[in-house]
Amino acid sequence: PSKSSYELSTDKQDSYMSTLYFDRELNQNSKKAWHTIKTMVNLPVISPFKKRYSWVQLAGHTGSFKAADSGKILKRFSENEKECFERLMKDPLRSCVPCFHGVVERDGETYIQLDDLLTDFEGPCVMDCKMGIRTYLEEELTKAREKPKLRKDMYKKMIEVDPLAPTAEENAQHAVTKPRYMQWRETISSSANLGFRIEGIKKADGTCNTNFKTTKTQEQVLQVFVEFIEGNTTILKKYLKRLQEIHIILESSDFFKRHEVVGSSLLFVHDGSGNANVWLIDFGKTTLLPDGQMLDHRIPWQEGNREDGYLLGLDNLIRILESITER
Ligand code: I3P
Repeated sequence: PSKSSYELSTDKQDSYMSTLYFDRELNQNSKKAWHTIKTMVNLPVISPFKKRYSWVQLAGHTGSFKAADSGKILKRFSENEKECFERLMKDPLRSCVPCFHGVVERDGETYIQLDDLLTDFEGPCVMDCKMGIRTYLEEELTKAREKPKLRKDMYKKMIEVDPLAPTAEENAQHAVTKPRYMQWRETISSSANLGFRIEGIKKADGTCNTNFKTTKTQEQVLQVFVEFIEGNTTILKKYLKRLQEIHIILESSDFFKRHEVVGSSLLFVHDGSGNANVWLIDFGKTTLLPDGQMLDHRIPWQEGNREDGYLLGLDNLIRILESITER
């Protein structure tokens, strides 16, 4: 079995939670690899792989991942994400993302093949932080304005958290538009004020927590990190060092300058041996800007400027982790 083997208790196997990590391959008795997964939060969507795989999901879209050869994962093909990875492999950011191994076909489906980031960890603890002050694309906003699509599922998710959040019109329709939902999600969590939010955590004991939708203040986020690292200062220092390194690399990256980075996460992984690392993942909504246009990644967003606030989020993340070391 791979070093990153991990077993989930049965009751977790069918749970649908928010991004993360997961799983083991049930139909092959030898390999139990961890992989990233994106899945629809809290929705009982039937995964096409459900018969063969049992996924634990911490966020994103169901059925996006599939087990691959040891040390690799397959992620459902997206032309945009593939192109991002092709550019990333030629950029200084290459060292901060899972290595891309091209496009493969399995059972009539197309996937991109990526390194499994959890391979070198023994019982990994994983945290997914979605970066940026904005979690939807400007083009989604334009589309919703031109042709509003009413989302009953998002209305339902909204009232589950705050029954008072919908407007009278939204209550009458039992639906909200996607940008409205996404903006609301940004303001109830720390995305709007800190430029990142915690999406989910999986601990070494197998417990998953995706209940961070209203984790908003600096103090609340700090508390989650303190619990996540369980007071291990070696791990904390490694995370900080790596975030500072990522910061420097982002500043030198042509890819970063030329892309609107929306819906991308920083993935924190550590284990009991003191091994710790952070990577950038999920580029499905990362978009190349037209003709030489560049972003600052710190300037406040105004519709049309496409700023994503990524560096605001990273600055805050680093500051919060530093403040833990000073405690
Ligand atoms: C989901 C989350 C996803 C988003 C998805 C939302 O909300 O914001 O990032 O997918 O939109 O439902 P939540 O975390 O509150 O469950 P994208 O980032 O791909 O847009 P979707 O339902 O349209 O897929």
